[in-house]
Amino acid sequence: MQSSPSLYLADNRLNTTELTIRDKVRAGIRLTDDDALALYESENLPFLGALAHEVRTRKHGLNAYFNRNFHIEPTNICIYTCAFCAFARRPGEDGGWEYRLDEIEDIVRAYDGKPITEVHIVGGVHPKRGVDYYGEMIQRIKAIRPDIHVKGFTAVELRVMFARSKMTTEQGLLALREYGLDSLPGGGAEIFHPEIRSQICDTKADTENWLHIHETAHKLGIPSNCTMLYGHIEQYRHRVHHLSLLRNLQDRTGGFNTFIPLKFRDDNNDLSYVGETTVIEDLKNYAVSRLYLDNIAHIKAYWPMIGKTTTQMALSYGVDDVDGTIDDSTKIYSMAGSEEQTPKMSTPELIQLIRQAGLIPIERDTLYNVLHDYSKETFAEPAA
Ligand code: V47
Ligand code: SF4
Repeated sequence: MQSSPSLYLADNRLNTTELTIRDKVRAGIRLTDDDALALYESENLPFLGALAHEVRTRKHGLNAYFNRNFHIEPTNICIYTCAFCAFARRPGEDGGWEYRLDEIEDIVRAYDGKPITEVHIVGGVHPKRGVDYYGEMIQRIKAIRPDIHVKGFTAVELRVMFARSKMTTEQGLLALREYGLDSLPGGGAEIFHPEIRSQICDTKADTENWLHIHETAHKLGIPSNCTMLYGHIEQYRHRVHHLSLLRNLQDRTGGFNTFIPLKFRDDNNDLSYVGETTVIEDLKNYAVSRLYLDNIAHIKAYWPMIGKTTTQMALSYGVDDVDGTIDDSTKIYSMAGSEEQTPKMSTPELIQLIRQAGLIPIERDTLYNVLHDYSKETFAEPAA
C-alpha cells in the first residue's frame, strides 16, 4: 500500500540535502552515515515524519502490530553498576530480589487460560547462576505453557552465564535452545561507541561481545531483537555509529526482527543530572531509525518506556509495532521514572490505541506471524 504524496515532501518545501535523501529513499538507495547525521541534525520534523511514514507504509501498509505477553525479571541483583540503571541492586543490598524457580512457575501459572503467546525474560546479571539454572527455568516454564515463545536474556546476561558454565557462545546458545529458548531480546546494546560505552557501562559485555553473541545466535537460526539506549550523554554521531553496526550485522545474517530505540529515563540513577529528551527528539529518532535501517523489518515503540501518547504519535514516525499487553510485569522503566508506573494494557486497549492513531491493529506472535487482523471486527474474546 502506498500513502498519498505528502505536502511535507513536495519539491518546493525541501532543501537540497532533503531532496537528495527523499529521492534516495524513494529509489530504494541506501542512506549513508552522513545522510543519517544530516537527518538527525535536521529541524524539519514534518519532513522526517512524512518520509519515515512513507517507508513504513511501503513495508507494512497500515498495519500496526502488537502481541500478548508478560515479562519475568528473575532477579535485579547484578554484578554491574551501569550509570543509567535504576533497577539493579548489588548482591546483599536492600531492595534486591531473586525469585526461586517455584515462584517463577507461580508467575507463569497465573496466566493459565489466558491467550498469552510470549514471555520476555530479562534481569540483572546474577553472580552465581549459569546455563543449567536458566535452562531449568525455561524447561519449567514450557512444562506449564508448552506453546509459549520464550524470548530471553540479553547478550550481557548470556556472556556471564556462558563464562560461568565454561561454555563458548555457540555451546551456550545451543544448550539454551535445547532447553527451549526461542529468541533473544535486544537489550544490553546501549551505545556501542567506546567513547560513550566506557562512561555508561564500562565493565559489561563490550560491543564485540554483544555483536558476536547476536551473530552466533542468528547463524544457529535463533532470531533476536536489537536496541539503542539514547538520549543521555551520546551525540548524534554515536547514534549513527551504533545504527551502522546493527545494519552491517543484519546485512550478514538477516536475524534481527525488530529495532527498539530505548529512551533514557532519568530517575534514580547516576545519569539523572542529564535529564531526558523531548518528545520531538524521540519522534525524530524513530524516523531516522526507520529511514537508515533499511534491512530491519520492524521498528518498535516500546510503550511502557515512552507512554501511550508518544507511542500513538510514533506510529506516524516510522514505527509499526508497539509491543504488548505486559501485564505490569516489568520494573526496569518504572524504577527509572517512566510515566507508566504499572504498565498493563488489555487487548481491547491496545486495539483502541492503534485505531486512534489511524492504523490497523494486527496481533502478531514474536516472529511477526499474523495471529489476528482487527481491521474490521470488534474485539470479542476475553481480555488478556
Ligand atoms: O539494556 C535500563 C534499558 C534494557 C534504563 O527485545 C533503560 O523486545 C532507559 O532488553 N532508561 C533491557 N532504558 C530491556 C530490554 C528490552 C526492552 C524492551 C523490549 C525488548 C525486546 C528488550 O533496558 C537495557 C537498557 O538499555 N534500560 N535502564 C533507563 N534508565
Ligand atoms: Fe545490571 Fe543490566 Fe542494570 Fe547494567 S543495565 S546494572 S547489566 S541490570
